[in-house]
Amino acid sequence: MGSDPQSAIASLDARSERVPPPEAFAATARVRDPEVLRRADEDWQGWWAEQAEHLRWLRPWDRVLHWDPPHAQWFVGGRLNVADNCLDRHVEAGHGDQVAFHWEGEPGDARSLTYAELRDEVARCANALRELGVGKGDRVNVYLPMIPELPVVMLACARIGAIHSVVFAGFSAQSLTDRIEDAGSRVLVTADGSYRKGRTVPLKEAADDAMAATDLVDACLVVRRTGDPVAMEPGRDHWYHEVVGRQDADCPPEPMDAEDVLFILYTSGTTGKPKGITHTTGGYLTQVASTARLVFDLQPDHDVYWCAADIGWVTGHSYIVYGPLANRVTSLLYEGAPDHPAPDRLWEMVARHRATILYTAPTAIRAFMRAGPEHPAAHDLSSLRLLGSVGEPINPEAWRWYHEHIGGGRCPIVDTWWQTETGAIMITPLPGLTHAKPGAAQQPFPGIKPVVVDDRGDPVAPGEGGYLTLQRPWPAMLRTIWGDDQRYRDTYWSRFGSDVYFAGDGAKLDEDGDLWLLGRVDDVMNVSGHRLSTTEVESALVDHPAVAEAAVSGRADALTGQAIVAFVTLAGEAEEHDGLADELRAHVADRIGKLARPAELHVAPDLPKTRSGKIMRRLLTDLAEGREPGDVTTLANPDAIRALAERTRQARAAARSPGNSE
Ligand code: 7RM
Repeated sequence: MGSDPQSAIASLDARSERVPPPEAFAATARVRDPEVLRRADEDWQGWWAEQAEHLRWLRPWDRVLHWDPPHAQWFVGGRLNVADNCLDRHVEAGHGDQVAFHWEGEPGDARSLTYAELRDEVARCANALRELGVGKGDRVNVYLPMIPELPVVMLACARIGAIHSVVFAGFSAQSLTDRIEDAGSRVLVTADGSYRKGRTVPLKEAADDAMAATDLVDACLVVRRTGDPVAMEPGRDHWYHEVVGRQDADCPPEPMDAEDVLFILYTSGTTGKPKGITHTTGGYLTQVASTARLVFDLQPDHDVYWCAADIGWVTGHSYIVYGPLANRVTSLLYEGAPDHPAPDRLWEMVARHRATILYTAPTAIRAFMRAGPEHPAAHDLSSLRLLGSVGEPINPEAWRWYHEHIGGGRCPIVDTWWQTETGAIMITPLPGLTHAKPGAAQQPFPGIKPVVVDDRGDPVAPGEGGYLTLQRPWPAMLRTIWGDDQRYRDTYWSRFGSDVYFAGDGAKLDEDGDLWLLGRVDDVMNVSGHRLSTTEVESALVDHPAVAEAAVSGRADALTGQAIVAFVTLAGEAEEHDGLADELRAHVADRIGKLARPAELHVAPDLPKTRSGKIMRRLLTDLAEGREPGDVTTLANPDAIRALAERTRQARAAARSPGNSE
């Protein structure tokens, strides 16, 4: 739990004011009747079956759920195709000319794709993948920036039953290699480069390094985005526009079993090795479509919806690609940085496109707060009617700022709790119904059963903190960890029994029965809404020749939620020198990606250890958080922590003193 759960709870209690749904919004909202929640609770399988009926099934299911804990099968025997549901059925219903995506590149270039155009492009891309030998069940790795080809490739995979594994374009070559190898992909789709903060990022170079480190990839499709020169290996590398451009736009969607795998997405756990979270077809699409429709109150004929996440994260998979398209909504898709070329980039886009819904992360909201309310104030944001938040608890200050300066006091805010593993939103206000409490995700989505429990697995009393568990299977739940079902059982379903899902988050239930999320209780850090494990960063540090040992901890950060603090000891002949910290930070960027770079790095002669030789992380967390280290009596080397505390203090004082930039 972030730092001190009890003090977090106390400060939350003081602020339990309620904000009712704006009348104008509630009058037309999709969910207005609280009965929905009660009914869904009484017959949750019936509720999910009702939600599944919104999709087009090629064969009806025989049974809603087969639950053999911890393995679930939803809509057993049913057949459907995700691309068919997201595209073809809308085109067939006469909506081919409706825009699916208004895309904007960072430099200002733009492209709009209608549902008919997107369907055709997806079909051509699907045929291109087939030409490269991709068939049902094969894995395709995707390493693309936020350009239209990214959703196109995902949907093309879905169309032919291939499994996509999207790797965030900010991840390093090494991370890409690891994910290619774990998934066993023969095909990679990437781009020459991408735009970020006014510069081009050489994506193909990273892809080349990744492919050089494995002999698995024998075909690579390359999208031309920046036009920067790239090396193309004959026989292996193909230009996307050439191969896709010559294909037919006819490619009948493959009828998939509801339980066939749709995608793998890697996420950080408590060890150094990321987990391939595995999602299937029917249940995933059912819950993603249903939550998108009811939580964002989607009105397909009117809304211009914008989820400002990256498709490389689960938020983008579920709420940029599959949820909105399944609901036939018009979305915005933006390639670049939110503050480029100026801090008002997002607001200028909201105003120009008359966006009605915005879904973003608290870390972004805090960055907007810092930039100042004059930036949104300079634009007409009156088209907005609903705001969403995801990725970490939203602090009430940020909630209020978002409500006032972006929502004009007129928009409900949905604070949505969910995980890569849950696939879709699980805990959230319903915007036409729930009286919002700034800072709380509040209520289970209909059909979901969260229970806050103590160490023994017993439900805690209202007001007490505990562990968040989910005590009913849900359609979009992960089915396994790719290639490691034992780890699936151990990580999620062993702490409180094989039918109780342990989310890894702390939570509390207040006197009104509303849920407050209190942050992770394990060694997973949350930096700008992105999950990173302490061990993952430690492994990257230790991998540098100068480092002997490393211990990493997250500390609270006003902007990014948590910031990474690293403590290292040096190897044999290595010496501390100016620039070493930067070198190590660059090394971590190289191994994992820039987002994993420690904000602070302290070199120490020794790390605090127990007599059995384990690093006492708890004490390092105290230091990282700027607290006095707690109980040191069990340490084998109590001097180590005192020396380290002194160094940390000095380094921080130096960083604050004038003349020091960083
Ligand atoms: C969607 C996503 C999951 C972790 C989760 C929490 C934290 C996400 C909220 C939140 C409080 C929220 N997937 N988290 N949303 N905490 N309130 N509304 O973020 O797999 O990348 O991260 O993020 O700790 O366990 S994720």
